[in-house]
Amino acid sequence: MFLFPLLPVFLLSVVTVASETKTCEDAQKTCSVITCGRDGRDGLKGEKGEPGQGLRGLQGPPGKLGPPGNTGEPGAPGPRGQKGDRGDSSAAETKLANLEREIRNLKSELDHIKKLQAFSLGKKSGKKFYVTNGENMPFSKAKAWCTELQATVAAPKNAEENKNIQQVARDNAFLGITDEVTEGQFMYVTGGRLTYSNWKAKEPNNHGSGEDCVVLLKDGLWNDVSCSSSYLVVCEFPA
Ligand SMILES: [Ca+2]
Ligand SMILES: [Ca+2]
Repeated sequence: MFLFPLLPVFLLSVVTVASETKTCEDAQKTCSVITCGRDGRDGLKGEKGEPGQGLRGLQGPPGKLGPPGNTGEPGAPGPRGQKGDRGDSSAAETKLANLEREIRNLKSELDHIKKLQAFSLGKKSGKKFYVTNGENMPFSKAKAWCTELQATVAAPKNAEENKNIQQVARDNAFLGITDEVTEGQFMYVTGGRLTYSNWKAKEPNNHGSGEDCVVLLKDGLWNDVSCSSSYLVVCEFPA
């Protein structure tokens, strides 16, 4: 009574077990790793596969220009050049030697002329040297005349020089002395206050419209006169 109703269930179980057994055997035929039973753990990660065969993209545009690099080390010196042609230095040296000889000759000739002139004017060695052209002219012109000779208008610093100028002039002659800057205060045109004077009595008197220049009179005494009046010019050269 009890077995009959359980028969179909038993038969169904047998069929199911047989069916599962067959499926496992089939799988073993396909892959030997697989074993029948419960699900196993995940396997090890496989190796990286070969690159794909897809189409390669087009090449992009070139990037921006990078910043300039640092200056490099200086290169090694180049090989020594060949010896140049001989210059014309010998010609220049000869020319220079000729010029030097010419200058020496001119100096010698100048010394000779100076000695002759000093002798003719009775000038003693180491003394100042005075010259005149014998012409009368206003003081401004007299100054310009002496400047052109690289000299100054004669100005005696002592009685001896006063006498020497007197002998050269032999007439009334301008001296390089004025009170143009400050009235009544006579100074050398080359600068500095007077260290010697030989005024005539009652001079300087700044007569008339004013007298700012000085003349050496024939007798060796001084008088202040107008600078625009004309007198002899005597130029003085240093000793
Ligand atoms: Ca005056
Ligand atoms: Ca006067």
